[in-house]
Amino acid sequence: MDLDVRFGAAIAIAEEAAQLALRHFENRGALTVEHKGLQDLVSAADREVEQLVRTRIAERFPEDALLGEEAGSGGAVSSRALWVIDPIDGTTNFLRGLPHWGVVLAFVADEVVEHGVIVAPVLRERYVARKGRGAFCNDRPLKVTGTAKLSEAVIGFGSNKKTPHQPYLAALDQLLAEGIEYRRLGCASMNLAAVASGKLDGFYEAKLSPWDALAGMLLVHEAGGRCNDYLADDGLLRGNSVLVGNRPLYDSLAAAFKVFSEA
Ligand code: LIP
Repeated sequence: MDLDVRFGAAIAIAEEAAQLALRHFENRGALTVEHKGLQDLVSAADREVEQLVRTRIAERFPEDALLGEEAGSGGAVSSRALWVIDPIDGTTNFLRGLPHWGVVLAFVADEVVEHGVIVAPVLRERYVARKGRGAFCNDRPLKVTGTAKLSEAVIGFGSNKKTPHQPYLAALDQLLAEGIEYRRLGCASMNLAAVASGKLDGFYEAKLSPWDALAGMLLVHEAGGRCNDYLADDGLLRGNSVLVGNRPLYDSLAAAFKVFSEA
């Protein structure tokens, strides 16, 4: 399969979808907000953006499979040639008018994440990464930090209602005692992009879906960071925890969050 063509298409499709999302963002007051679960929102904007992405992919790569946050996979998930779509990652931020949200695409071929694209139109940032070819924001190469002390680290966190919050608080308590600072951006892909860009030193969330995680984790890996093995234990189908960090801090973060698999 032609990965170069699919990478170029992923960028173009994500850019077009981000412009549609931005139009909805600027008119978000007109959107009807639905609750998929506790603190888990969706609107017509998510569905329309995902439908646009699906249409564009089907036009060019009808043989490829699709897995999206809103419309699912339509059956068994094959990773032979799979597009993984989050039409608006950070939906709650989007609906409340906060800027940390984006359109997220990843492409998986035979269990390997080949490329990822994140477009955050309010921030005017386009993140791309290809396996073995580096990570970039607006065509500028990305590199994780070299922060080596927890007492000098700023770590991103995410939490959601899919897992109990107590373990997360216990780990946070331990890390705060070590002197870390932390940020909670409310959007997994933006946290991951921040680690890849050297703005944060690490990020953890106990349970994320592949559409939230795969593109940003590839960014971090290609920017020189370390990542847990998200695809282990059927992660593509069942979701998994996400832990990423720069090289000096990863082991300390993994111990605090009890994450034992590394990609
Ligand atoms: C969100 C993630 C965030 C997580 C939220 C939600 P969505 O994705 O980006 O990290 O804490 O629960 O899953 O639902 O906005 O695409």
